[in-house]
Amino acid sequence: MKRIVTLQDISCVGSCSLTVALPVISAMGVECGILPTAVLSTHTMFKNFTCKDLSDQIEPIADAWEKEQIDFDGIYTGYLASAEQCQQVCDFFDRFRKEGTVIVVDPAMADNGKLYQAFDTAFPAEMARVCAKADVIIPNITEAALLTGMPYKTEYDRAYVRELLEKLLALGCTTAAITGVSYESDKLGVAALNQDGKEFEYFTHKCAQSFHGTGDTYSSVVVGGLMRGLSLGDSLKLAADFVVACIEGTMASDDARTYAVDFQTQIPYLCRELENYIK
Ligand code: PXL
Repeated sequence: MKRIVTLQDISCVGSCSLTVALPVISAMGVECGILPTAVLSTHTMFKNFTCKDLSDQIEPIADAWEKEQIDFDGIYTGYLASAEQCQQVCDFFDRFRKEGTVIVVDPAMADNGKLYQAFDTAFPAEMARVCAKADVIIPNITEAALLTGMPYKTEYDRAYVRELLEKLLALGCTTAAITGVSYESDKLGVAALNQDGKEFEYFTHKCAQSFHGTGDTYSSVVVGGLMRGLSLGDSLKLAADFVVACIEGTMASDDARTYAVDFQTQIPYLCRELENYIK
């Protein structure tokens, strides 16, 4: 069994970050180690939330792992609590990257044209340094624009997305995959480009609603897929189909207190689909 470690926060309520990554990656048959970067009462879309930064734990935990010769086939980062943590994560990559380690960075910091409330305008430049070290980065359009200094657009064509992808690759990562890309009003998907110029696109129908936590769900499935030996294209496709299933399941549920996408009910679908790819 492959083992990864994911560095992101624990939001105690409201499925996102570690409460998504752990169950999703585990369900995909991959051991999911965690390095919590902060503990929050909820994600930051709530009006009231607490946040305990765990930056001072990252180095001692890494030291202990190194002494125990614990290693990882993959390293996956999501929401980071501060600019300082971006540097700590870069150092962690340098320590734990070995031959064949896959580094996936989801620069979870913004959506719908806006940075999440915990971050200031200097943060994207720090996150860009984390992205530079990755094999695969998975920003949404807002994050791609912030990372590259490009304008954020809601109406755009393939040339805009291609420029975003090229500028993301110029940061230094091997592959960039932008989520939430839409060229037709009823379709939404992912567009990717790697340093060899290989392009990939995949679109599904556009769901009528959006929910919090879909980005974390998406990236977790990509990590799980890569670890189970799927190509990047198949991993991006599986993740898109799973997120659509999760959104549709959430829309169909009558629970009025939906803090985030209900990925839990769709885990059996994910496992079935994964097996179809592996067969
Ligand atoms: O889903 C991304 C995310 C992760 N963690 C925290 C967040 C968010 C998005 O708002 O606030 C704490």
